[in-house]
Amino acid sequence: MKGMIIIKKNTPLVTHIYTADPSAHVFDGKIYIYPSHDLDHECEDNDNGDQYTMEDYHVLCMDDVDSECIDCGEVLHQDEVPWVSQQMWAPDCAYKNGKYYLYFPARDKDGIFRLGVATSDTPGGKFTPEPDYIKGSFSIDPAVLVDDDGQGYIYFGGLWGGQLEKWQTGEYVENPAVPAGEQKALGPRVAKLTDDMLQFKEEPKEIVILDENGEPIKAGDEDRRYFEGPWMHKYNGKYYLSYSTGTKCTIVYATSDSPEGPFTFGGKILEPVIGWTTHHSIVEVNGKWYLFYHDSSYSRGVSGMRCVKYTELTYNEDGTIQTINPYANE
Ligand code: FUB
Repeated sequence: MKGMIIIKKNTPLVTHIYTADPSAHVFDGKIYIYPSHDLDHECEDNDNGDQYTMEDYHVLCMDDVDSECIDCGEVLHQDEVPWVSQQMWAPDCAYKNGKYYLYFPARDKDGIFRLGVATSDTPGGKFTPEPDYIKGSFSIDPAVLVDDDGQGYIYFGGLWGGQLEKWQTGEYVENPAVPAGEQKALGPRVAKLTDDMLQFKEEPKEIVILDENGEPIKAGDEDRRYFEGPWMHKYNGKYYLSYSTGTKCTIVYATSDSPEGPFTFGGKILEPVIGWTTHHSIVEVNGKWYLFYHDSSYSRGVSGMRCVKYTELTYNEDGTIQTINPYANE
């Protein structure tokens, strides 16, 4: 199945389906994009995220950034995953051991978000799910880095509908106290993956994000505190953790010498887009860097009906990233 022809940055990559949360990678010399698949629906928006009613995944593929974007078709449906009840949200894909691993969050039969994994011999799927979720997993938005030494790291976590607040004690608590104001903000979680990439090798750890004075970012600092949608990439030997600030609708980043942090806040990557959520990935293609992101422009602002796009990302000489306004030239 084919999507529309793409030759312009900052336009929807496909328009035959609604797509969001694009995780882009170069595999086998092509760009593969692993998005969420938003359904055409009439759900009311709420802070629990019920308007994001996704059931399956499609994989998108481009030969290059200016090429036609192909929809490889449905690669996994919730009916194929025994533990899932609903809401297959933002996925990511990683390559190791000659296999492709699709990581995805979804609610289990008790309504609790967990992380699952499905495997394939090819980047365009289909993917075969493991029968159960990753043991000890929780919350949403998995992103995986396979480091240069072959160690896989999984980053995850999202506030509000993503349930991260409910796991502060390590156990699920339905109505927890939520950090606010001057209290330390909750951080995303990281865990090393087992060599077969199918389980956590260790208990997930909370990532600390520091401000310019070496102090942990506070919960009330909504311009900088972590909300959801982590992404990890390396540039010139440094680890860049980028994420959504949620309520401020921006994408920001922090850097570290270690994949597990602590990270120091670096700045803003993306100004707010049309729609409430903002979610992204960063990938190098033929020596240039690109930001894949989504907005709700194609549905004229409907939160749960989004479209994935890309734009070029520029580093300054000192390794800081220039802020992007995707509508600057409109
Ligand atoms: O797509 C559903 C949720 O919206 C994702 O998990 C979040 O990152 C936000 O984009």
